[in-house]
Amino acid sequence: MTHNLEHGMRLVVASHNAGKVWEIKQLIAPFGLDAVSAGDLDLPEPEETETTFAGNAKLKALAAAKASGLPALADDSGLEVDVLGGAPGIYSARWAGPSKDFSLAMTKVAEEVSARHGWAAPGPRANFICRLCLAWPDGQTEVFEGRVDGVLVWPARGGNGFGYDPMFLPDGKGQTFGEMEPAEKHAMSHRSRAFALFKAAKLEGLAHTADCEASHGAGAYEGLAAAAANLSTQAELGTFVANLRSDLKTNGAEWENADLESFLEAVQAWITDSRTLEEEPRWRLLAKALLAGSRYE
Ligand code: ITT
Repeated sequence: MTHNLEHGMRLVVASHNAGKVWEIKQLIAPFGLDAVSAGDLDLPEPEETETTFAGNAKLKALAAAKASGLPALADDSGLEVDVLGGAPGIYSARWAGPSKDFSLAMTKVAEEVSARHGWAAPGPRANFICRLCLAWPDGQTEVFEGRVDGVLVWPARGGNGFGYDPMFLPDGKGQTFGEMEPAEKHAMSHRSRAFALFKAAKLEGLAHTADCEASHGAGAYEGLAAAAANLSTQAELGTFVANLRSDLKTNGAEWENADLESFLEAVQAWITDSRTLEEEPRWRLLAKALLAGSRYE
């Protein structure tokens, strides 16, 4: 007998990628599950030693379930490019190096494609893939799969999303994942397709609550924090600043520093207090400083 999820249950989102955690929390929010991330619980990040997406998804979910005593949901995902023999594949995160700079990773993919194939229209075939694993502290696991096909474009386009989104154009669409509004990406992504199978198998009995309205307000800051923690490109910083401005308009009451003087004071304090983060992509550092300006005390 497989275990079942129940309303109000606490579920660990076993990922240390802020962009993924935010997307998964958004997907789970309407089902009355209390989602906490591995980072919220200070769980260590396990080394991904398996050779398949499913193997790594299980490894991450089991590590979090055993360490926390809670059911855990992990995602192992990546970009596969046909002319690169499926690379970067399970190494998608590692192509971005220790600083997780996806502007470097995308450039590396573009260079490899140039060397082996070139960029003639309609562009090289590629797909995103996701394996979602639900694991329980007793070792039980279930894996769900999602995939989305398309082509790569270069130069990359758009400042939404994360990772390789700006260079992926899904079949039948005129915008890359980086150009789409988040809701449009969520409606068709590899992650939401895997999530749909997870939902059919594990969340069917759980009422779809209206709490998602409320969670969207609270989610606005989390969404900004996820973007600031992940962004790598100049275009992503531009989108981030636009979203920060609209957060000031709609959630200004939550800002500690809503006037320019105190905002700049907080930016300055954050820069002074932060340890040196030279290895971070500079656009990300700037985003973090601006976000700190809004709420840093
Ligand atoms: P966790 O293992 O902690 O979850 P990670 O970023 O290391 O975080 P993976 O090992 O699964 O995750 O690496 C997947 C990488 O594939 C991820 O870092 C992205 O660069 C890329 N990727 C996955 N889903 C993506 C998406 O929806 N859009 C853009 N890039 C994506």
